[in-house]
Amino acid sequence: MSDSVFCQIAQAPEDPILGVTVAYNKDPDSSKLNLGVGAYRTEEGKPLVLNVVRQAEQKLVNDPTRIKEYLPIVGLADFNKASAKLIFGADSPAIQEKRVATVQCLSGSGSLRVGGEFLARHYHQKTIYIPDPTWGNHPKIFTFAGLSVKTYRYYDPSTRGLHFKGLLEDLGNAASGSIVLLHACAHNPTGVDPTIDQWEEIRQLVRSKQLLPFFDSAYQGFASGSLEADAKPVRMFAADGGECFTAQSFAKNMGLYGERVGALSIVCKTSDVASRVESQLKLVIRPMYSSPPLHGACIVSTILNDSNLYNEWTIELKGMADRIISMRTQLLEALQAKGTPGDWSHIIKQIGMFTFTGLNAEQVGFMRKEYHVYMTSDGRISMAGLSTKTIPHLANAMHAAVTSMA
Ligand code: PLA
Repeated sequence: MSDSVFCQIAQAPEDPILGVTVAYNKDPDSSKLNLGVGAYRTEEGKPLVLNVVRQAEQKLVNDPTRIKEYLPIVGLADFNKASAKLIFGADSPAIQEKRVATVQCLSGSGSLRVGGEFLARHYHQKTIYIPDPTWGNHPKIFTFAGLSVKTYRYYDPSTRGLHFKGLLEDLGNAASGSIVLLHACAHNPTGVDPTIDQWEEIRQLVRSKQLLPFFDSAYQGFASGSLEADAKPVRMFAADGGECFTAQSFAKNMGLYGERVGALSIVCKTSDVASRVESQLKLVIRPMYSSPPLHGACIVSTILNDSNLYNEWTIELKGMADRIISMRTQLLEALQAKGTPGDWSHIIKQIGMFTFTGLNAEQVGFMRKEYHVYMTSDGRISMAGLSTKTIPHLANAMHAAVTSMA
């Protein structure tokens, strides 16, 4: 047999986030803890399928009129309408004036990718500014979509807070028209969000410089427990009449990770432009994956369009957010009780799924080797993967990492 035509191919590295799970799965130790990927776990450490999702699925299987035909290129119409309402608000003028083009995409990632490629094809500015740091997939998604990626200052390690001055300076110096990626809430990986007053300043700068805002909304409801509060920054931008892109994910807030359900919404200045934008989005989507998957969109649409299920969902969502918040308090108390050196108050100040601990790559490596605690090398831990039972183990590991290799 001759050599494979691929014999020269190099072994690719694992993904910095999803690769953590690969390593965790190979570890035979029974005390191991996976705090890498942001996936919600119950107090028992189990993945959670929401009750409302089970009910919606039951409704769907019991309905014999449901068929499995292809969806249109833009996805399920009822899902698109309800998704736009969820992020922009039921009374949004942009929706009432039919100025929003919404297309169902493959979760948050797919929505970012479709939006990025649309911009690369049709927008005069090809540069997108992303925060430093940001979700590790952002630079790759936008580069492969055909945009050129630059960063703006976001996080200040010395205060473990927002680098607001740096943010304003960097966006102030961006070329007019540049695209700006903004995390709608629960910034990943830092857990640091601007205040509402700071958002207003950012909005004024973005509009005065004619920058184009592109929101990544992957955690609506997870930051504060309230869908409305977490959508506030996006609504401030949509309300001023200017253009705005939003990529929405239902992975976390409905626990539909593997169903890959999300939406891209583009707020335009007129309904005529919105309908032409939608026609061009179809030309981006059709050669990429033709049309989106059916099942997840039906689940979301069933929940969002039924007031009982919707109300039940908000309660379950609040339950998840509250459990994460209580993990923050418990972890802080555990470290304080051990007398772990350093100020750990950022654990309760940060919001969303993650704590950006400030642990360095060496300490992260130590915790993995000695304590079988898995997290990303930037020191991010998924609070949603913790439970009252596992907090002592994490606190022991952090204490040992900090005291033995400060
Ligand atoms: N945007 C942000 C800011 C995210 O954190 C994630 C997921 C996505 C988009 C994409 O999610 P979706 O495509 O599944 O809707 N971030 C996770 C998972 C939770 C991942 O890396 O894929 C994370 O652990 O950071």
